[in-house]
Amino acid sequence: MTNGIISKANSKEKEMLERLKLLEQSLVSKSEISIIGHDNIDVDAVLSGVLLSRLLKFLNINANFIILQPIRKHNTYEIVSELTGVNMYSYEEKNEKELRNLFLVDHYETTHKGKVVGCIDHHPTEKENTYEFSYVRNSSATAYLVYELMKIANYPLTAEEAKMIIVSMMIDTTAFKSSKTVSEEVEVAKILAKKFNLDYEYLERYCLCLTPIEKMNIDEITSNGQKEYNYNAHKVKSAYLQLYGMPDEATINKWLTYLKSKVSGKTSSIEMMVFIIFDTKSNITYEYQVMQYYAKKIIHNGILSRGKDIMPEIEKRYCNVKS
Ligand SMILES: [Mn+2]
Repeated sequence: MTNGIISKANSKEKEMLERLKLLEQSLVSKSEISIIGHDNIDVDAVLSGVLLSRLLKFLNINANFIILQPIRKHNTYEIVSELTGVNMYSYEEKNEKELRNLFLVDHYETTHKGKVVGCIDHHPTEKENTYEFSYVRNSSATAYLVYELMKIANYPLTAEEAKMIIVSMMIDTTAFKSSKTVSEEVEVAKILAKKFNLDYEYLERYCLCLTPIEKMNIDEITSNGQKEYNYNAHKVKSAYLQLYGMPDEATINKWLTYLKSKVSGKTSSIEMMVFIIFDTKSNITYEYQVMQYYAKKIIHNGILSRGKDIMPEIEKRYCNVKS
């Protein structure tokens, strides 16, 4: 090639072709492959699983997507059924099997029975996995990585599937506002939406996933999306709200007082409660570190990621202090 841009594009294409070949080679001789998303399944895990099962079938590989946990008519279920034609119940599987071949999407290790034969994930970790096939890199969604493979395989993508890819990307990045966003991928999402006549702006608004605080009580508000962490034997919890504009100071103070009472309660073993408000109107992340005797407020520019930006800093603090 004489043109530098073309040869760069070609090397990326070559790399994807190699990856596709490896995917086919490692799976073609397997009797049956079960694709699974992580427990407490989210939109990207469902849709990337369904997309991968379609790609593998197209490649004549015997693969099915299954959901190994009881399905709850929750957030994920609502978004998936409102925006796509995917019915999560048709993938529900109740039995664990020792002899199952598992292919992990949107996570890299599992507690389910079976042998892991492959993994596609967009959360690179310190320790690399040793599965026969693995495609792990930073990306806005696992569904986007599956799309890259579909594209190189000349998979005949439908409008419905293009929508599934865009929705996964938007949900995982707060409609492309979060720090997990990869700008080149946003361009691809826009091109796909245009090509398949999808209402990009409608999807963007929908995928902001605002927390319906007007329908929630204070306990629900202060524990929305709650996660628990154990940092060096220090127990920490986090919760978050996704809002469009901030409530008044009095309301926030009421929430913080409530959180403080939870941290300092007699039976509480929690040392810190990290309460996060993502204000998608002003593009600011408010972080409140609530401890027994004081609360610290940190204002971050942009919509941060709880898992990638905020909690690792908290973890560092507990892991550096010798206790
Ligand atoms: Mn994901």
